[in-house]
Amino acid sequence: MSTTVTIETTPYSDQKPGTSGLRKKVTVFRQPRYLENFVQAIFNVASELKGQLLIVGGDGRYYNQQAIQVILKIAAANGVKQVMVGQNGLLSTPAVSHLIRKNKAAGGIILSASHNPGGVDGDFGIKFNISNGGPAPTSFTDAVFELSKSISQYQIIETADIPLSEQQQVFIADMQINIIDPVSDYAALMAELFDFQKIKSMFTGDNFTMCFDAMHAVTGPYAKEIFENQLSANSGAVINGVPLEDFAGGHPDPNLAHAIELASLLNSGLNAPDFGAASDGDGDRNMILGQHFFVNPSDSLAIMTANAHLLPGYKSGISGVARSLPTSRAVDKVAESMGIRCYETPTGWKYFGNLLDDKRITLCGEESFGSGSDHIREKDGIWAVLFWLNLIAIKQQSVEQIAREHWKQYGRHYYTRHDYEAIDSEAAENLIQHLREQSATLAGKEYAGHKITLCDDFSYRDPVDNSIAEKQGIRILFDDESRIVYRLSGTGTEGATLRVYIENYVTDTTQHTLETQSALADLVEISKNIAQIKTHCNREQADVIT
Ligand code: VG1
Ligand code: CO
Repeated sequence: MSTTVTIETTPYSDQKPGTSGLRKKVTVFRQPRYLENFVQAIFNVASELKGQLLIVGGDGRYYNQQAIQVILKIAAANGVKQVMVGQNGLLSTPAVSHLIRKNKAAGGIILSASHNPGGVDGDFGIKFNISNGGPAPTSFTDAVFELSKSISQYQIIETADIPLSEQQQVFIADMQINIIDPVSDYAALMAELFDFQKIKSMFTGDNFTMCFDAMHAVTGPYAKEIFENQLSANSGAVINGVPLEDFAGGHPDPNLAHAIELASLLNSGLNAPDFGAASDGDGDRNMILGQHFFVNPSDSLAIMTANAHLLPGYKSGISGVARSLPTSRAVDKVAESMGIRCYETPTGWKYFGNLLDDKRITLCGEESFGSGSDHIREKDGIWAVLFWLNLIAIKQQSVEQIAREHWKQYGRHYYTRHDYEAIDSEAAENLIQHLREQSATLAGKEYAGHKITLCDDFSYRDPVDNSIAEKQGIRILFDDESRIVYRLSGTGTEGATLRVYIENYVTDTTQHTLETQSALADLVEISKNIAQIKTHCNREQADVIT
């Protein structure tokens, strides 16, 4: 018989969730009672889980399955009625969001550190999503953190581990556990939003080829089912399609710095596929490529907004859009010409939830390779790929033609992000503090012909619940519509990461073919000068440029 036991515990002081849940090294998570404490704190705050359904799954990284066993036993001891778990513990972040909404679950727990490396010495993470399917708001994560600092006991049912490899129904005490196919419900939702028949005809009739890089992470099974089986894409369309615990030692981050195999394939001569895409560890990010062509994620959001009405799932038009602060203002130009609202939110998907629930927006996105819509409450990698495939099938144009036409109509926002990684935390705080102090006096100053019109530390009032988020990033606006934003990452596990976001707006079409870094070279220098990056961080160059 399995019985509930109460285990005495001592708290940890460092369980503060960041931009997207709690992320730490696996070695930190494997400390005694570390995971148990945090999970119990979630159940204490999310009292609505009692007697209700919970969705559980993760991106397949090392420690995923062990963590799920602990979560199931603590859930049963805390009175959860039913749990749905993906087979082998796998569920992409968007699939969890969809399952919560479809099954009216009270919440979901996602095990992932997204694009961070995995494996025994890699990163792990845990994130709670609420009943709308979206990441828990800051009020929730703050409450979990507070509790975690004083937690003295947790409840658990001591019982044998549940086999997760078969789709079946099992019980821990009275709690029913359904081990489900991770892919089918999600794939069905995609088929509702997009014209699968049209995309399929493109693959079977037009000689059109694609390559999707799952980066050894969770989207492999989703991509194979959707692109290869249902849409009849060319064989081998999905590469690195088997989820591995250490992502084969790589960084499952879909950008040109990390999806190198895919990028070189798209840049290879005549045999290059027409379309390339990649997703991250937990399947919520996307990168879109054409032959010899990279679609900046901020542009992708703008292009989606301008064209959504052409696609079946969005044919009645879109109510509004939102982008995070550092995302380029390309989508603002589209919203303006369409006469719809464009919201600017802090970084992180949780800030889009209220706007989507309140039907103020239909589409939203972030510069960090994330885009999504009101179909769920997370960003969605495969969804973005299908959006582009459907658009290409309708327009019968290449990725590059679609982007260039867009720039012609709305102007081009050259955009780059420079990340200075693993810098000293105190130095990073000082740099931001220094910028804050200068902000009042920067307006009016001129740097290499760019005159500053506004400098502030971004704060956001949620128009739905009036909650306020302050100190979300230093933004510097120039009179020629160029802009620099500085903020510190909230997802890293080593020191601090300074992110510098740089953009420049160009309407002259003869200037639309420049290489991005050279187009932005003067602003990059200005970004280093204003923040005195070398003085504070002792770095000449960014570590990762996307
Ligand atoms: C980063 C991105 C942010 C994104 C977050 C989670 O956060 O910049 O846009 O929402 O990761 O994405 P930060 O605080 O490190 O800049 V994911 O794919 O890790 O769930
Ligand atoms: Co992710």
